[in-house]
Amino acid sequence: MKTRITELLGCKYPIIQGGMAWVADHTLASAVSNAGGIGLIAGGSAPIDYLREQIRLCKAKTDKPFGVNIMLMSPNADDLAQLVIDEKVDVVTTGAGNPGKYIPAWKAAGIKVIPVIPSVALARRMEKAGADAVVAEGTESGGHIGEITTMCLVPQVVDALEIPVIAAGGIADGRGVAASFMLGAEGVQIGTRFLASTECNIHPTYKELVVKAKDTDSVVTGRYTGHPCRGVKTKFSKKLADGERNGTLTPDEFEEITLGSLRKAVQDGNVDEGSFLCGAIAGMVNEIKPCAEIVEEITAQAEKLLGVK
Ligand code: TUI
Repeated sequence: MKTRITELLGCKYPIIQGGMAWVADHTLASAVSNAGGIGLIAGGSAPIDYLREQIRLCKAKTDKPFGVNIMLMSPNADDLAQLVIDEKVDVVTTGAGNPGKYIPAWKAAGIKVIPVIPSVALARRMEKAGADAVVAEGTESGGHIGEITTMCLVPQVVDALEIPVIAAGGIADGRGVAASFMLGAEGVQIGTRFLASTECNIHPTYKELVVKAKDTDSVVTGRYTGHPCRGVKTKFSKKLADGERNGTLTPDEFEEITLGSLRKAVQDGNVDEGSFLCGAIAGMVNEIKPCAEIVEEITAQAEKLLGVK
């Protein structure tokens, strides 16, 4: 399981935790890093002072490398981009936009830069801009997604780039890791599996929805707003899907009722107004476990399948 990703990031296993907005705090990030992967703190969903504190708390809980994910649609993305430099964060991943303008300063500060991309065109641009690796994120992922499936996207990005590629979307066990490696990936990003971890500080109702979800229980809403998002099917997400399909919700009305809905899911477990974002693999996530067990199980299964141990 030694790849250019473990070498680049200085971690035991090529597993990166998804930078889940509102979800990924220092408790989750330090647990994943201590387990031998790369934990991420989600930036973009909170004020700068809170994130500075989260980074410092994470440093106190692990001497292993960890990162920050910057959601580029966030209004404080510029401040966050500076914060990761000031706090000497090891790794930055980005989502929901093009981080090109920040890359020179991050590289100059010695930060490893890994943009999340949903297409080959953007992957090429990121390589030219100096990215160290990319996360090729398939439409099976939770949250804000692109159109292309992991199976189709990953090998095409691998063929197009020289830098290493990390696969994301639909990976929750060792089979997914082994399959990603067969597609040419040198690492994986895993989000949904870590939602159902002991160290994940989301509302118990959120974990329960993920654990109880079956194969057909994720839904994509918001394509017509330009920001499609995948999450657990609930009464609320069905109302959004119906509103979008029937034209009973305008895109503006859709945006209005989903504003703040992720916070309502994560903090309040509010099933009437919350967006419980998760990937299409939630049906395979059936048990809450500590991150260390999750990482050990996934890597042991992958190593066996790949014949590397
Ligand atoms: O970013 C994600 N997943 C997310 S972000 C999020 S929070 C959110 N809040 C409100 C609205 C939307 C999201 C929840 N989940 N994944 C990485 C990702 N990046 N998926 C797709 C993209 C992406 C899309 C367009 C990356 C680059 C891009 O570039 C467009 C351009 O500017 O060229």
